[in-house]
Amino acid sequence: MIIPKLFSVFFLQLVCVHLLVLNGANAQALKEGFYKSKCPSFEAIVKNTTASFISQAPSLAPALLRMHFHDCFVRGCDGSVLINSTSSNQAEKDAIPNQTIRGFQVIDAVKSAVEKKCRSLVSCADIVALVARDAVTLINGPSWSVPLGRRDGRVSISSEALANLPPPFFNITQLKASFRSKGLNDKDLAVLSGGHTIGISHCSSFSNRLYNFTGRGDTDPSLDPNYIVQLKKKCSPGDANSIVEMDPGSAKIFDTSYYSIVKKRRGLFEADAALLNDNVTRAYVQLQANSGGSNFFKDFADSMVKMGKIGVLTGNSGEIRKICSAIN
Ligand code: HEM
Ligand SMILES: *[C@@H]1O[C@H](CO)[C@@H](O)[C@H](O)[C@H]1NC(C)=O
Ligand SMILES: *[C@@H]1O[C@H](CO)[C@@H](O)[C@H](O)[C@H]1NC(C)=O
Ligand SMILES: *[C@@H]1O[C@H](CO)[C@@H](O)[C@H](O)[C@H]1NC(C)=O
Ligand SMILES: *[C@@H]1O[C@H](CO)[C@@H](O)[C@H](O)[C@H]1NC(C)=O
Ligand SMILES: *[C@@H]1O[C@H](CO)[C@@H](O)[C@H](O)[C@H]1NC(C)=O
Ligand SMILES: CC(=O)N[C@H]1CO[C@H](CO)[C@@H](O)[C@@H]1O
Repeated sequence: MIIPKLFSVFFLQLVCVHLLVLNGANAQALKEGFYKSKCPSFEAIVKNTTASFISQAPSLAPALLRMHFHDCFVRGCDGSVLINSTSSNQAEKDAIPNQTIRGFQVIDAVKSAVEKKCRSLVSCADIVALVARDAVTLINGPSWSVPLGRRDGRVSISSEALANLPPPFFNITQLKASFRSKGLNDKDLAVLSGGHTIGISHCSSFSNRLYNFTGRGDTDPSLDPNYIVQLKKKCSPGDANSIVEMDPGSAKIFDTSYYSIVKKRRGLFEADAALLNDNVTRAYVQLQANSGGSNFFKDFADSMVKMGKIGVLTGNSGEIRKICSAIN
């Protein structure tokens, strides 16, 4: 008995040392200007390309912000959201929450422009993070420095998207738990939910609140009844495909009006309304709903940088993909 035991202790130590060494090699932090010497034109190419797409189709800006969120919450910000399914693998893209992700053509255009200048040096995960920033800035939102140096993952699994992305019907307890599991706190939840100040939703994401909330043909009591009347005009029963603006009238401009809407009980999702059910998140909603808000842009920038660091691969982990929609 003694020999196997000794051996297993030895083996364990070996494993530990090995893990430490591996971690040492990979524990590089992201840093601003990571490509400055390797690929000096990278950030300019991203800005240029993103701007040219968004000037043609402003509605891509929210889609590109959401893409970064969906990338980071599933396996970390590793570009796994970009991978196509194959005959042997159903990828994140084909999970239910991803059916409505758009803007992959922007990432592909940036990637091919960047590859021409700097072959196999810049990760798709970094492109997603930078494009999301530029998209927000281009529609009057804040700007921030994006720490870079992410590497691309080699795994993308549909079921992990479903398991890691908070659905629109989550309550405040579930939302806080989801964000905490990614290292984000309750303030980050309140701040990043402000991303819903831009963009659209399909009726299917909230129509339960209009027609059959608890299975008795009822409506969601936390939604303004006058607003329900308006929403029913846009989403008839069973209509999954029509779209509505989440922040009507100002859905193309990044501002604080999301919080006024939530405060008026007109947040589109149960997950938006849920921010009123917790002291910290409710206080944040009330603060920003005051005219002009208070520091929302700074907060949003800070929380985006934090979100952008979730589970990143650095150093020798992962790879630099040649094409963003397929692993090498
Ligand atoms: C807090 C939990 C969240 C939930 C439950 C949630 C849920 C949703 C849902 C259901 C949609 C509509 C999809 C559709 O029907 O087309 C949506 C859209 C959107 N979400 Fe979220 N989201 C959350 C957090 C975030 C975060 C953290 C961000 C970014 C910081 C974000 C940015 C967006 C944007 C910009 C859109 C509009 C997309 C477009 O116009 O194509 N969301 N979200
Ligand atoms: C940005 O676009 C303009 C016009 O399309 C072009 O002249 C310029 O060289 C581009 N810059 C970069 C860094 O790609
Ligand atoms: C949130 O949902 C969970 C799961 O359905 C439930 O157990 C919990 O009681 C709910 N919490 C609140 C505050 O509604
Ligand atoms: C409402 O939900 C209940 C329970 O899921 C279902 O039996 C009923 O058919 C639904 N009603 C409508 C109008 O969809
Ligand atoms: C939230 O605020 C209410 C009223 O101010 C207070 O009674 C309650 O204890 C607070 N809850 C938490 C979790 O701090
Ligand atoms: C991934 O799918 C998109 C859309 O169907 C397609 O345009 C692209 O070429 C695919 N990528 C690869 C590497 O096959
Ligand atoms: C953008 C994208 O890839 N959407 C896919 C999401 O998943 C469904 C299947 O569940 C596909 O049909 C979509 O093409």
